[in-house]
Amino acid sequence: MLPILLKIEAGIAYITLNRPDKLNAFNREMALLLQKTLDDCAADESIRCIYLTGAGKGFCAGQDLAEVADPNGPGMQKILSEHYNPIIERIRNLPKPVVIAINGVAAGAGANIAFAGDVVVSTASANFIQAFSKIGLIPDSGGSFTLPRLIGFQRASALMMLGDKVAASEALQMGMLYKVFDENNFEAESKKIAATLAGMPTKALGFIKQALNASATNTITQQLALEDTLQQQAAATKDFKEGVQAFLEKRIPIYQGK
Ligand code: LHQ
Repeated sequence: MLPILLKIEAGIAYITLNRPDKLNAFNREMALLLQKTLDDCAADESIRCIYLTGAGKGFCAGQDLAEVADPNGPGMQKILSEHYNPIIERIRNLPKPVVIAINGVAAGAGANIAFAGDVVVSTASANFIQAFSKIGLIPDSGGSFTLPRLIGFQRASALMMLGDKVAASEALQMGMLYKVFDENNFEAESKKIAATLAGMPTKALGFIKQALNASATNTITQQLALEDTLQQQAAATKDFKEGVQAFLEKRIPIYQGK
């Protein structure tokens, strides 16, 4: 059984974390295959949106702790540099939207990978745990960067230290998520978001990501200059031409992601 499943349909790459009996906890094989799958999605021009979810009842329980304890395992010095950091870099630098559809518990690196997404939604029964401190670790997979920016310093600090379990409704209120859907609508509604994004001007969405990534550290002056550069690039796309043309002709635009 492959630990990562990929299905491509109508411009969307559906990626599923697939170790359901371990709540999709990451081992090396799964981390490396996710990296390769994200690379394939980046290279394939027909893919205009990535949709990442988990198989079974959990989204992802973070690092497989049995692998950490295994003397033949990859070892602590490789886990961040070869597993999680490259995953986060890929999600943030992929010039296409990544929808994260959190179908159940998201703990440790599993939660922080989720927060790296561009549109992050969950089912109402999901919950979120910064599980690291409970086993004597610090938040990784970008969590110490992302979480305070999403929910504010104080809440991030408390959650990272206490490792409290946060229900989806509370996570939504805090700003960890974009939307929460009830169990019955979750799959359809989250896939609808992916379908919308896959029909949008892909290059502009990639530039939006680039601008948001840089905004975390830029000054306003640097950010204005970057907006100028990226806007020139967006204005040079076929999709921009189509967007303006469709508006003037009072019709729905047909974007090609070019
Ligand atoms: C698991 C796991 C798991 C293995 C559930 N591993 N089997 C970076 C640097 C280097 C090293 C370490 O890690 C990191 C990054 C990190 O992610 S650190 C944080 C690692 N994750 C955790 O500490 C979370 C551990 N899991 C849990 O606390 C619970 O499983 C949660 C709260 C996520 C879910 O609880 P339940 O819904 O009660 O499920 P469960 O505990 O019964 O789990 C179901 C099965 O999944 C079970 O296996 P079994 O064979 O007994 O049915 C668990 O052992 C297995 N599982 N998480 N991380």
